[in-house]
This record gives sequence, structure tokens and C-alpha cells, in this order.
Amino acid sequence: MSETRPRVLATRRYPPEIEARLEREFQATLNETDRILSPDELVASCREHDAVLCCPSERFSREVLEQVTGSIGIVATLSVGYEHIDVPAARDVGIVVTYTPDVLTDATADTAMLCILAAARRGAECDRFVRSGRWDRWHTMLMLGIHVSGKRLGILGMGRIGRALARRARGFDMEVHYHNRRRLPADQEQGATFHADPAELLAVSDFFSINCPSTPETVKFLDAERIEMLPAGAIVVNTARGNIVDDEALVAALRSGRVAAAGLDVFDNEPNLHPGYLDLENAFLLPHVGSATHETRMAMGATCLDNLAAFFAGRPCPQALT
Ligand code: 8YV
Repeated sequence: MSETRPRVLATRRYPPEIEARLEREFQATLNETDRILSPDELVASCREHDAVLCCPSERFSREVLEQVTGSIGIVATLSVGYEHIDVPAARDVGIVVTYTPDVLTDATADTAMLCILAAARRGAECDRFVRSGRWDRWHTMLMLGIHVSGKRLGILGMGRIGRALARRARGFDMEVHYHNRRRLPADQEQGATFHADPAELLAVSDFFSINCPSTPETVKFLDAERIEMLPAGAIVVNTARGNIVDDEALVAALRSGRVAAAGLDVFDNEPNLHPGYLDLENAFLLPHVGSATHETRMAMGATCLDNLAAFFAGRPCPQALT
């Protein structure tokens, strides 16, 4: 009997449990080497499949979507960010797009808190110091950092992750301020102060955390001019997308001390980040691990597979963007 299960292209390696379920439920094409497909390879491969499970490493531009629409019915991205997919174009050509909100909120907010604490208390620098063998005695001025409790945290983007970070920050006795496209209702604001003008948020942010999506409006938001609006010696945290920061400007501000420290999980053009960050002791750098816990990655994979299953069963996809 010929195989009738839908053909799903997995563009990257996914956790073994997720790939096993993919193979049980679908005719899956796995990417054993995890090599990132070129746009041409992506189109060619998509044309032989009914669905694609992807990551932000694959760009589904209008051009790509228009070429694959005859075969691919659904693009399920293992991410909450979807700037790599032209969603209006997908809608135009009738391709369903699903993503993975909610399940990664806590892990990503934890990572933002990690960045706040590590940047303020010189986490990575202390670790490097101990390992280097240079720690010969304790003294009163050893590795003094910046106090977190009582400080003002400015959050740019008060969506699910921004709000989860605000909850954590309140536990550290921080005063929460935010800017968002829309002011939140009081039950979601939980006492945080709304600033309609982002410049006002910057001016009060002892700690400034980027938690908004990358959109044409937010790309290079934190540039030299806006860095100047921060209080002197502020700390910058980014767990959203690298291109929201102007790296040249942030590197210069970290060098001069205008910005005291930064905690960064994401970078423009990652993994080829601006080389200026690499020799800065006051930059705490992570390799885009915001959602990287076993539990969260499993939940993200399960969300993608549930959406694929719903699509092929003719049911509405629970996390559809189109
Ligand atoms: C993931 C992310 O690391 O969800 C997102 O938008 O950036 C991260 O959670 C990445 O998407 C893995 O595919």
C-alpha cells in the first residue's frame, strides 16, 4: 500500500523525542547534518513536501512562499519570533503559519533575569577570574558590582515575556517601568509605570531590557542617540533580537563606561557577532539560549507537532498566525 501520511520537511535537527514523534506521525525528512539550507535548497526541498518544520535560520520571504505554495500547506516555526516569515505573504498565498508562544515565556524571562544579575554582579568576569588563578586573597574591593534591588527596570515590549520578566524583577524589589505599543490593563500592569514615549522610559531605566519583537520600527532602536538618554552607568539587557541594538554604538558605550554593563543573549548577524564585544569584560554574552531548557524545547517541539497534526486533520491550528 502506498504511503499516505503527509510529508514533513524538518529543516534542522530537533530533539530526538520530537524527531521520533515526527517520524511516527508523518513521512518525515530529517536533516541529519543540521546544515542550514540555502534559499534555493529550501525551495527545492519544500516542493517535495506538504509541510515544513523550521527555525528562524530559514527565511520564508514572499518570493520563497510564492514558489512553494503549490506543495507546502503549513510552515510551523519552532520559535515565538517570526520575523523570518513574511506572514502577510503567507496569508496571500494561502499557507498557514504557526509559532510557539507561551511555552517559552518563563525560560526566556529567566534568561533576561540571568542577564540582569550577571551583568550587574559581573558573573562571567568573576568566573574567568577564579579560573585564571589570579584570585590570591579576598579583599573589600574585590569584584564590586552594581546593586539590583531598588533599581528601576525599563522594559521595552510588555508582551508575555516582558510581563514574566516584570514578575521576576518585582521579586528582586526592582521598580518596573515599561513602554509598549498599547498600555496594558491594570491587572496585567501589576503596578508597573507606563511610558507612552520610549524616550521617557530610557531616561528612567537604570536597567534597560529589550523584550519586543524585531520589526521595521524596532530595528536599531537602541542607537547612539538613545543610549545617551539612559542614565549614566545604566545596564542594557537584550534577550529579544540582536538587530534591535546598534552594536557599534553599544560597544562604544560599554568601552567608555557610559553603559556600565550589558547582558546579551542575541546579536545582530549571530553567531558572527560584533567583534568589539569579545574583549569587553563588562559584556555578559550568551549564545542565544533564551528558550534553551530541556523542558521548554520539548514543549516547543510538541507545539509545532500539535499544529501540524491539527492542520492535517482539518482542524484549526491552535497557534496559527495566518
Ligand atoms: C529559539 C527564539 O532559540 O523563539 C524564538 O523566537 O529566538 C528562541 O526561542 C529559537 O527560535 C530556536 O528555534
